[in-house]
Amino acid sequence: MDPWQDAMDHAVAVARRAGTLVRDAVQKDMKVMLKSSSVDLVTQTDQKVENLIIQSVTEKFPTHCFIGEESVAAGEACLLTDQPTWIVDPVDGTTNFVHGYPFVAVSIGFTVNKQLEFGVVYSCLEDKMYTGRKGRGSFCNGLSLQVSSQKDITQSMVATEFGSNRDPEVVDKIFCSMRRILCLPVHGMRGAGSAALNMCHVAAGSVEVYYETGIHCWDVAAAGVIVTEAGGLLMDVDGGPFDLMSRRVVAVNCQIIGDRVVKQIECFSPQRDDEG
Ligand code: LIP
Repeated sequence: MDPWQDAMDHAVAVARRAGTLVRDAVQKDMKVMLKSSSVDLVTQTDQKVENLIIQSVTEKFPTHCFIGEESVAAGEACLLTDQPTWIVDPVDGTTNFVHGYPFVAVSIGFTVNKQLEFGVVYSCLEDKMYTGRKGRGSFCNGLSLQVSSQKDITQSMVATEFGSNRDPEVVDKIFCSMRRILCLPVHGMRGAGSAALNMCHVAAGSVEVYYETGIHCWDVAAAGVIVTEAGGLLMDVDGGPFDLMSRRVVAVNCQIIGDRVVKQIECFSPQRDDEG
């Protein structure tokens, strides 16, 4: 008997309801607001979806804790404890959402004792429900996922993002890493505009590796389980162990490609999520 099956079923159901809200809103005029910078966008839909998820989960699991992107933006602490914790990004890919670019996801991760137990990523506009449960595999619309078996970086597709920091020194580092990786050479570089969906693409085998510095725990918690349960691994951008609060991630199909990619990455360390 899985102690968290009920919670996971609830996460899938609420992600579907949230997805309907997102799909309805994408057709309409929306008010766009700014967060950390003029390119870090937020809409009323982000806030509405987060409230829907928190309210519905609280009714069913009143003792559980939350880390939610918009709640943290509104001043709540971002501290991971041993308690069962829902880590929520109501709209991952907000810039895509604002522009009607079709990769927009509701991301719900769940930890107990600081360990990721399950993840649900619903790509609302594509109607793809990605799920991963520790020890039980990962799936997209019910079909089992498996990472690519490729071991050669020069035969690989690499995903990354520019992020929302436009400090020229940071942008230089991002371009420097991209240039090095592109010139290995690799088959191609892509970015879906959603960290969660980039990671689901690693799980599904359509890209071998995704890396980014500057993401937050709510961007990667859910998809982290989906990647590892599809046979992939998570690393830090310096090759060390993945740390959910560090704002750095490499999600990769195998150690060989991971080791090769991290050698090309210019590391930098944004303020940690738990030091905000
Ligand atoms: C976004 C990510 C995107 C990343 C941005 C941002 P949001 O999440 O999914 O890949 O480059 O920095 O974190 O803000 O749309 O939830």
